Amino acid sequence: MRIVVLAGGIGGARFLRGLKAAAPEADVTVIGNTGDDIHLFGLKVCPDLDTVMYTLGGGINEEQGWGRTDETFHVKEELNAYGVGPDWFGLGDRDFATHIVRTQMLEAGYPLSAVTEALCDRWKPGVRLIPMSDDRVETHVAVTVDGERRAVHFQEYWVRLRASVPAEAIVPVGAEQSKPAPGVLEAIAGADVILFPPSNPVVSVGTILAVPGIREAVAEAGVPVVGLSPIVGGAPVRGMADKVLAAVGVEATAAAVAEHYGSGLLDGWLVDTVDAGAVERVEAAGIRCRAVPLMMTDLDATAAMAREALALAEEVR
Ligand code: GDP
Ligand code: FO1
Ligand code: CA
Repeated sequence: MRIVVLAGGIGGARFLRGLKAAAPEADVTVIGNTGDDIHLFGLKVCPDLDTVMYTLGGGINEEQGWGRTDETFHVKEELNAYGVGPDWFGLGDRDFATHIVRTQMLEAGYPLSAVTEALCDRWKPGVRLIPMSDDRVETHVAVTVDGERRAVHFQEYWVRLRASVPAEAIVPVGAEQSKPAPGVLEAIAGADVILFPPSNPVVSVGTILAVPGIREAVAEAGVPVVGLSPIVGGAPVRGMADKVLAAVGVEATAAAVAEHYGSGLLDGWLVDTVDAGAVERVEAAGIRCRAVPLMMTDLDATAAMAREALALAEEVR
């Protein structure tokens, strides 16, 4: 079975671990969000691609969910001692090596998709990981700070400001001019099932769908498209997805997120058992819905979620 997953960082990566356990024989292609990418110290950093690669490859810091295990921060401390910032973004020494290799290859002329494949040669994530695009797309967030409206990079909004000010607009800068990376549209067209993991619907899955051609390819693939809610009990399980949902006028509930994707895209939607009351509303929107446990507390629980998603896909096929 060929499964395509549109993934962000932590939510996407943890779900993929469960999916691999649930369907070890499946051929899984992951289309990764690159809207969170940022250039720091002359280096290209791809947080969501790296989170998937390290999580599936066994190099992730498990507690944090991002960055490397056994990490140290000497380079960052030395940079900051020179007064070279930003000091609010925690790039570790081991992680730096990934960004150096990536930047070196990009400067030698390789596209990001080829660089990602090369990095995965080391990590062997057991899935095919493709960035959504080889073109530069950067999510920016419009905020008002000290009475002044300005746009900040998504990482500055998320990590430095901790989403403490309202997001007035979310703009995937460059998306309109971007093209899907080689293999993305082919993977979608050749899929037996397409899954939206419990990733951020706005700045992870939403950004991937903003690359011209991807939303259309998913809608027209003619195979079941099933998503899992990242919102449980009216709040994100972790992170601040409610802040970016508010920016696009969507309430932070499992049902509202399903409606936001819509029946033009989604055939099936899983909500957590605490949100069983939302099933009727989602089905009224033309999306088959089931309430099952959706907390990725351990591998078994996550694999069970993946099995439920695949079962729902068979039900709507
Ligand atoms: P990010 O790029 O690191 O923010 O990761 P993603 O976009 O892939 O996923 C973020 C989303 O994962 C957040 O909105 C969380 O609510 C959701 N999430 C994290 N852990 C869980 C979980 O155990 N269950 C569910 N249902 N969602 C989760
Ligand atoms: N998230 C943080 O909250 N603080 C950090 O200092 C931080 C550093 C970082 C470095 C590399 C990387 O791949 C990810 C990193 N993240 C950090 C996570 C990440 O930037 C965000 O959680 C996601 O992009 C949000 O979607
Ligand atoms: Ca992300």
